[in-house]
Amino acid sequence: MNIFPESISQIGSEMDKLFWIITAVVGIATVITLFLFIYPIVTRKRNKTKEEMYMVGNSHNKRKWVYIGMMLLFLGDMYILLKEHPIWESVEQTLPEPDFKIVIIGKQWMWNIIYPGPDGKLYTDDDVMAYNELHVPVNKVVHMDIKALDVVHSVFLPQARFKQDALPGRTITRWIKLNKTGEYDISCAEICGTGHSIMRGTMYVEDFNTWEKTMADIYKK
Ligand SMILES: [Cu+2]
Repeated sequence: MNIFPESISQIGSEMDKLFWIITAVVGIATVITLFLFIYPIVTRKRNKTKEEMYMVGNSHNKRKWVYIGMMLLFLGDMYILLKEHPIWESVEQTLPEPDFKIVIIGKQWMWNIIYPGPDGKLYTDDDVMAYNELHVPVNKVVHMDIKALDVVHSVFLPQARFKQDALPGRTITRWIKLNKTGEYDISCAEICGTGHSIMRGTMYVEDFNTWEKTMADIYKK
């Protein structure tokens, strides 16, 4: 079953698999717990003649079920941890050499994208700024310095399976490498005020030549 938006990142299918693993572990735990609650209530009616039973778990035999339940939940959590760690490592804890760097600044209620000017370096006088329009080359490592001017925002690129909070006073560097050209969504995934829902932009993933032309156009403006 595919309920996800299109994936344009190498790690996308791994992440989607992880979503199902977590859903399955949590789902099974939920079903078992609900069953243990509801089953005695439903069957109680049939045994009305029996006296109520009050269990405090004061014998080892009764307590063991608590430990078994705890152990099963713990194993489920360990399984999730085992599966998510390599993904976490590659998206959060490694930073491959960049082919291109930009700055994304969240602000009520728009995204300011800063591109390095013709000198190719960020944070210099010739930097240029665009609003809600992110152009990145396909199959290249792009570093993003993520910041916020006023309140907490969150850069959400659903097709890239990317989400990162933008915090005032901090610069968080993350990276993406996208494998398909096209137009994709940028939205804010953190309630940031009355205009939160209009805080949207477009990410253009372009082949290298098109992207170079776009950059030249942006610099001319
Ligand atoms: Cu926002």
